[in-house]
Amino acid sequence: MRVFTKMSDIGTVANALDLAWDVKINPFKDKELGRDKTLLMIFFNSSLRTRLSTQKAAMNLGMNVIVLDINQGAWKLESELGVVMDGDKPEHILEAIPVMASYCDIIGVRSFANLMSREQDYSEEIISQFIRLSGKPVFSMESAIRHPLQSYADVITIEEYKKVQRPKVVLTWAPHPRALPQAVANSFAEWINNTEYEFVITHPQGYELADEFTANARVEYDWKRAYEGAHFIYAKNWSAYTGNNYGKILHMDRSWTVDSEKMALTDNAFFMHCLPVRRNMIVTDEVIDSESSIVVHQASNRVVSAQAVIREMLKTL
Ligand code: AN0
Ligand code: CP
Repeated sequence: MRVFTKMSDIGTVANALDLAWDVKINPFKDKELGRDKTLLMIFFNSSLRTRLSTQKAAMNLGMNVIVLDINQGAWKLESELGVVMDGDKPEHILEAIPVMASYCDIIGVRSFANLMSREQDYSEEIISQFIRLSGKPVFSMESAIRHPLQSYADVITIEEYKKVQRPKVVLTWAPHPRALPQAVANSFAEWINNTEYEFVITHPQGYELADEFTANARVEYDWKRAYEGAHFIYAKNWSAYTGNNYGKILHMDRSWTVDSEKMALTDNAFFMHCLPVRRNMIVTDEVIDSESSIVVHQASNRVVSAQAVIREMLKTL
């Protein structure tokens, strides 16, 4: 695997899970595979989990790791082609990417949607340029429209906690004070649609996600019906995708906050969120502090998904 930006890059969810269980059995057995190999992690946006878990994964594989925060000390990078560079960006990615690639063997990139232009965000321009110009294996650490390492860890977590063969998994929109990308929700839908789980997406009118991600999933505007009998409640905020509302917050309706009354409708569902999470906006203290919350274990599985992906990339070097 030389590119990992979406589910199909790793084959199938079943294949991804096999690789994950192998990492879990003995995380240190491939220490020699990464010897004298360097991972470069490039962040255009902030991170806690992705930064630490991916670095830990690379260290488990015996690699060296370099981390670059583009917005903290690096030159601001221009990505538009053919522009007169008379603005605030002193360097173009046309040079910066090959230069960065010359210092490493594998590249991880985090570059969020800017939520200004749907066309630009959904063209995945930044990560595509890294794939095209670096000549190195490239994986996404959340691109404009997907967060595959997160969804991979999410599926690992559901497999570990599920009590029935075909659990009912509910992705619910929840309120948030800032406009967030659709990436986590898109990617979660993409992965869950490729499992046998019963999958329901619930959100207020106007927060519809792109059809390419939701595919055949059942969309339920009435959260009560979505929560009924659920085994997993996966909360996430996202800004509007459709029409002229792209990137906008339509409202912050706290009747969508995940609370104990809603959880009581479920079949003892586990609560999941990718984190960072805003307490008492997305989810009440009571729910996230309860036994049913598995957010910390979910985050711990980010090491496993990252390690499985980097290991497949190391094998191609
Ligand atoms: C980001 C998002 O919603 O895409 C990252 C989540 C992993 N969240 C925030 O910026 C709060
Ligand atoms: N879930 C996740 O990707 O977290 P960070 O933004 O902290 O990396």
